[in-house]
Amino acid sequence: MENQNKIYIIIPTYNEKNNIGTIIDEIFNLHIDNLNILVVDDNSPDGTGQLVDDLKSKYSNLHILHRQGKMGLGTAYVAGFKHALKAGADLIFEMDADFSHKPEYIPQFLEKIKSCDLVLGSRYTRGGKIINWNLMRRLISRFGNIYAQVILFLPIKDLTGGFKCYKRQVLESIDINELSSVGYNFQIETTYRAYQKGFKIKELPITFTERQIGTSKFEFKIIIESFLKVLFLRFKK
Ligand SMILES: Nc1nc2c(ncn2[C@@H]2O[C@H](COP(=O)(O)OP(=O)(O)O)[C@@H](O)[C@H]2O)c(=O)[nH]1
Ligand SMILES: [Mg+2]
Repeated sequence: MENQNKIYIIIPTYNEKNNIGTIIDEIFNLHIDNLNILVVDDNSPDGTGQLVDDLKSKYSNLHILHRQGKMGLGTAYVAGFKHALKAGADLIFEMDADFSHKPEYIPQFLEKIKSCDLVLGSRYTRGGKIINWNLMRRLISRFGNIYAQVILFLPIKDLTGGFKCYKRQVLESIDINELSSVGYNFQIETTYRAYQKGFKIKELPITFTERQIGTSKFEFKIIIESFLKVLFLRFKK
């Protein structure tokens, strides 16, 4: 696929040995020009980081940041953003390693970002879907998104998703050092900040499939914390 922009796809990983190799292959198999993948690995005990290092001889556009230990999704993204901006990226993606975010959507993101500044992979816009979530998880996510939408006055249906494409100007103008480190809030906050700055945001309907391999970070404690943090965000300048 022809493309002038320098693209960085940031994939944070913690114990994704059985996913990361295949997802990297699938993304590079799209044959998109100027596409780089940056894995941010938190010293995964299962050897994910080593596996990516080994793949670097196969793919010259594959990069990895090794961090000392598990420091959370938000800080992993911030480290990745800084690296990508420094490397001169024009478009920066967030994407999970676990195949919930299908590589085949990347060309659709690239098409949509031509007419806006931030594209959100959206499960809750018309045409979006979730596969393999139980009723409880669906309800919590749906309610959480409506709650954040109402509290923050945002006309956006999916605020907690982690499949996103930013123009570099967005990341340059929101203060990425000040973002929440909890995954869900990190996603809400980046989009909220972009909206506050007047950037144009569009939602791209995606089918999100729960991971088949490995374990999710979904925890009740985090959900409660996330609800409270949305309130703080509302009243924070
Ligand atoms: N670097 C890093 N990656 C993480 C951390 N926690 C989760 N991830 C990665 O972030 C992505 C999303 O995590 P996941 O557990 O699937 O969350 P869920 O999709 O919300 O259930 C996956 O690629 C994980 O490997 C972390 O603390 N550090
Ligand atoms: Mg997941």
